[in-house]
Amino acid sequence: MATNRTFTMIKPDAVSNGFTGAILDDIIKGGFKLIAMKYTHLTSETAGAFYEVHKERPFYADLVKFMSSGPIVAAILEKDNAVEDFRKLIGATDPSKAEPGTIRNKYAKSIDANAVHGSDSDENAAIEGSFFFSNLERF
Ligand code: RTP
Ligand code: MG
Repeated sequence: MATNRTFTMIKPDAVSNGFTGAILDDIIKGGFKLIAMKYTHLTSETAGAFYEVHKERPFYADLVKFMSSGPIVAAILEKDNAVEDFRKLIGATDPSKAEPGTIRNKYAKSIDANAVHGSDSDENAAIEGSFFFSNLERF
């Protein structure tokens, strides 16, 4: 995946609270182009594999349980400086520390149920995009 791309998920809390449309609107108004998108439901196995990098962290089990608790929307996004700009658009991991106007500030309730995921590096954006989308779905 090109380095001007990032990967996001709209997490189960935001999907079940009806914020999918508003969040996609914020993403598009933020200057990101949708390259690929799907509505899906992770199992504990697929969520566990996606978050393998956090396996040793104390929050891993809760994170996997939460991310497999309901449907999500996964997407690849394109913009100059995509990874960094998208993390600015979503705000801090803990929504109580997220800047006003950011997606987590507006739509998230807690550090666990924090509405959206954003890749933390170009390398992880490519890995995460490939986890959800085949070559035929990314162009
Ligand atoms: P994300 O991967 O979801 O975009 O979030 P992030 O980079 O801001 O945070 P990260 O460190 O990658 O953690 C992944 C997700 O795990 C949950 N978490 N809980 N209780 C805690 O201290 C804690 N720390 C992280 C969050 O839901 C975070 O989004
Ligand atoms: Mg992260």
